[in-house]
This record gives sequence, C-alpha cells and structure tokens, in this order.
Amino acid sequence: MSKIVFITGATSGFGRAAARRFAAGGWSLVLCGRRVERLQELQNELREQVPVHIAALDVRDAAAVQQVVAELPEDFRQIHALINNAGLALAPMPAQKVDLADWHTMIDTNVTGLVNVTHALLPTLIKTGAGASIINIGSTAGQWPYPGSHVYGATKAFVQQFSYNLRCDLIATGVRVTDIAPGMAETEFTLVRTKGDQAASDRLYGDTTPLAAEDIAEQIFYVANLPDHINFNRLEVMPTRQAWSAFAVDRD
Ligand code: NDP
Ligand code: 8X3
Repeated sequence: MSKIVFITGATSGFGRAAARRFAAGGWSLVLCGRRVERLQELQNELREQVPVHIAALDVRDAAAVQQVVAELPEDFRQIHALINNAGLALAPMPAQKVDLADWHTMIDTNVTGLVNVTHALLPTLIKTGAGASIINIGSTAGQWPYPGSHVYGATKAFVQQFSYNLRCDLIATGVRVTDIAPGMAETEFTLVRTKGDQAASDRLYGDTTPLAAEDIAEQIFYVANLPDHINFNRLEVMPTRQAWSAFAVDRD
C-alpha cells in the first residue's frame, strides 16, 4: 500500500507543489485548505495518479481539525508524513503601525493552527512509527530579524523551537521532525501579506531569481523519503541571489 501524506495549505504555493511532488512519487494524499474549489481542482488533477482525499479546513479551528482527522476514510488513516505548511504573513510595516488583529491572525494560523494539526495527528504518526515524519514549514524569518517581520518572524521562531522540542519527546517513537526554513520564494505569500498588492509582489520577486514553490516541494519530498534512521533537524534554503545584510544603525 502507498504511503499517505497529510498536507495543510495545499491550495497554493509550497503546499500545492508538494501535493504534485508526492503524487509523482506515488504517495496517497490528504489535502487541506480553506478554498474548497482549489482543493477540488487539485483532486481532479491528481486523482488519476494516486488516491486523493480533500478536506476543507481552517487550521485555527481545533474542533474542525479533530473532526477532519476523525473522519478520514479508512484508506487515508495511517499517515506517514504530516506537512505543516499552512501559514501566512501580514502587515509588512513597522510594528507600531500594525493592527492587533493582524498579529492575532498570524499567531492563530502559524502557531495555534500548526499545534492543532500536530496534536490531532500525533497518535497516528506514532502508530506509523519508524519512517514517519512531521515536516514543519518555518522560515528564515524565524532565525534572522528584519524590519516588518515582528510577529511573523516570531511565529516562525516558535515553529523551529517546537520542532526541536518535539524531537526530544518523540525520540523513541521513530517519528522524525524537521523544520524546513525557506528564504524568499515566489508564491501567493506576498500577495497575502500585502492584502492583494500584485505590484508589490511583482516588485519583490522581479529582477532576481527567487525560489519557486517546486524547489521547496522537492526538499519536503526529499526529507520525507530519507532512510528511517536519518533526521534533518532544520533545513534552511535560500535562493543563491539572497543573503544576509548589515546591521541597521540609527544616526543623528
Ligand atoms: P501561499 O499564500 O501561496 O500559500 C499559503 C497556504 O496556506 C494556502 O494554501 C492557504 O490556503 C493556507 N492557509 C493560510 N491560512 C490558513 C488557515 N487559516 N487554514 C488553513 N490553511 C491556511 O504561501 P506559501 O506557499 O509561500 O506559504 C506556505 C508556508 O510557507 C507558510 O507557512 C509561509 O509562512 C511559509 N514560507 C513562505 C515563504 C515564501 O517566501 N513564500 C518563505 C518561508 C516560509 P487557504 O487560503 O485556501 O486556506
Ligand atoms: C518568508 C520569507 O523573508 O519574506 O517566510 O520573511 S521572508
């Protein structure tokens, strides 16, 4: 029987590219996201290749997460890999100008949502045992500060530390945990972050060579298919044309 991957945020970007990559690799898919039409389109695209189960899900809703997991069809229950990918950034402006609601949305999605899904799937992942994986999508923003990152970067720092801490508790279960931390990648991320400013998104990704969603999907697939005895703790991936910058200094 084929292995099963459970992907949150499969309607766009890394999640959708990962669905396609795992389908090409023969894995069965459980695909979640809020935009049901997109899930249906993806299911129609991939169902000839592999079995695909879709579930409309807002990861912020713990009860809904539990229900989706409880109602998984028999053939989709024994999850081998959880890809905690659903997430977003908002308000790319100084902290002092941000609406509190935007901070809450990022925490609710990137922290609470990720924890909700992890908690609901831990029993089945532990039952799968050796070779099972939790792959959390963190970010370079979780490690490296920059202006306008405020709560977004802090949620991704949580993702990194939660991943490490999970490893400590799961050490004897065979379940691996990895924090994949991408740098700049062209997806709908900046469109969401700017609340629909296509020009801003085009500016950010223009005149350089960002990562593509497929680049990260390839890394996710690679990590999930490592030999059982190997755990990548953290995998930070940047475009070649991106690097760190100098410290900021305020001057008179
Ligand atoms: P996209 O905006 O293209 O995709 C985000 C996905 O998250 C969508 O499928 C969206 O689905 C889903 N999502 C958002 N909120 C929720 C929610 N409340 N419940 C369920 N699903 C949700 O962006 P990316 O593919 O770039 O982002 C994927 C992950 O990668 C995020 O965690 C992001 O922080 C991280 N990341 C992105 C980088 C980049 O430069 N692009 C770099 C580093 C990390 P829907 O709206 O249908 O619910
Ligand atoms: C997304 C990467 O640098 O835009 O997590 O914050 S960055």
